[in-house]
Amino acid sequence: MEQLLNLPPDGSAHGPAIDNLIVIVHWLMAVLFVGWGTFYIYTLIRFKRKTNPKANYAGVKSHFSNYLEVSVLVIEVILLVGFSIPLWSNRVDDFPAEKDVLRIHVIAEQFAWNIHYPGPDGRFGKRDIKLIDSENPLGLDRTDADAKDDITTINQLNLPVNKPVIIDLTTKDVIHSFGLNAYRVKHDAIPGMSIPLWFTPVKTTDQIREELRHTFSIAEAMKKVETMSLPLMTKISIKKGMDMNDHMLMQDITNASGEMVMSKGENLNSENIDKLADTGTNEISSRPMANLDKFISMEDYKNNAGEIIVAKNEILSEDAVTKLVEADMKEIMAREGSTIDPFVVMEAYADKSGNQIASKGDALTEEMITKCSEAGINDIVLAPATPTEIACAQLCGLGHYKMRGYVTVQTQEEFTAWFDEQEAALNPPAEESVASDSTSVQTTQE
Ligand SMILES: [Cu+2]
Repeated sequence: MEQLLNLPPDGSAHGPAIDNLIVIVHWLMAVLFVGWGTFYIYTLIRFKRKTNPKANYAGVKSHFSNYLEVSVLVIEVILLVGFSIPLWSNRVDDFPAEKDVLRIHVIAEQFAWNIHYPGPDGRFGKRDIKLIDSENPLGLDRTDADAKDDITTINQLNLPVNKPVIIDLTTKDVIHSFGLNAYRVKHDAIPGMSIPLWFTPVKTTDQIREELRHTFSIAEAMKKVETMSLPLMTKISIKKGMDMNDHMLMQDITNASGEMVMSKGENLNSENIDKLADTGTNEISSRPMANLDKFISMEDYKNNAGEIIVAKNEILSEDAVTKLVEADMKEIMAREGSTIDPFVVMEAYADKSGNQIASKGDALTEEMITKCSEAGINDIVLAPATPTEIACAQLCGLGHYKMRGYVTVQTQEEFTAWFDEQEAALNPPAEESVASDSTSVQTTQE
């Protein structure tokens, strides 16, 4: 069942218990679905009108269905009392001791995650709503003694592995939902409330990425190479009330006094056509929209002057198509792109003469795929670039999809190094500031 559900990899201590519960609930639902479905079909056949022209007023006499109902109820109570409630209570009640944890604040906003670490002193600095601006989205008061060493990041959550973390979650505007799928954490952020949640990451981001290694077939990607015909540019007459929503303008249009009315590339919907007609334009150059932006050019295409207008491996945006159409091209070689999801390569690849194509950890690009194909490499090993991330699990407004942050779970040493680096950027080491300023604030602060 677990494979069937295709759950994301799990890197937290409490994750297996949650996955276990999800699996058991699905088993119960599967049994109920098959059971009730079968019973329904049975009744349709058993009590069909042909064999039972007259209703039976006595009805069912056996108690079988009662027993069945009661046993379903008993199973549900066992699931609730035996599994869900203990798991829930462990999550919201049994918080780890303060001395063993990393405590941080997460403040959501439309559309970002602000992370606030207390710094080496372990105390969070004051935040003031009046100090909030684009530079200081938390309104952290840096003049407060506790705030001087506080680290803040946007959309970047770094955590050490194997250490419990308590996150005090809140939001500046609407309700958001803090979701770390790879760590089986999901919690709503409510304006005006600070809600603690905790978990222990037991796998680093790198370990989870290793688990997600998979083979990508270069040959398969290259099978998608095909000749595609390009749209034709035509002169058309327009008049008010026309709608050519699937066409775009292929020239700039100016009015009598030379001001731009509409520029090349704009859509010819009825509103825009009316606008053109109003300025006295009645003939324009246009072309149908190409909608090829998920395709990649497979050659360099040049204009008559020999300049490359669309390069190999370039995305066929409408702009690129316009350039090709203007150079009188009728068709081009293209293939469907493969890098819409961000991936990294998990091994190094080189061509036959030893030239590096990619090294481990590089982001997968279309160029890399083409080069691998040319070098005769059929398969490469990939993994998701961001296997662990924070996503907002609440429709919190247009732009909600942008609310994705990176989660980097690291070894304790890596985390300390990161932390020290952030700290050094915030408060440069004393020696350096002494050199530039003899009455250093840094040293008096000890
Ligand atoms: Cu949100």
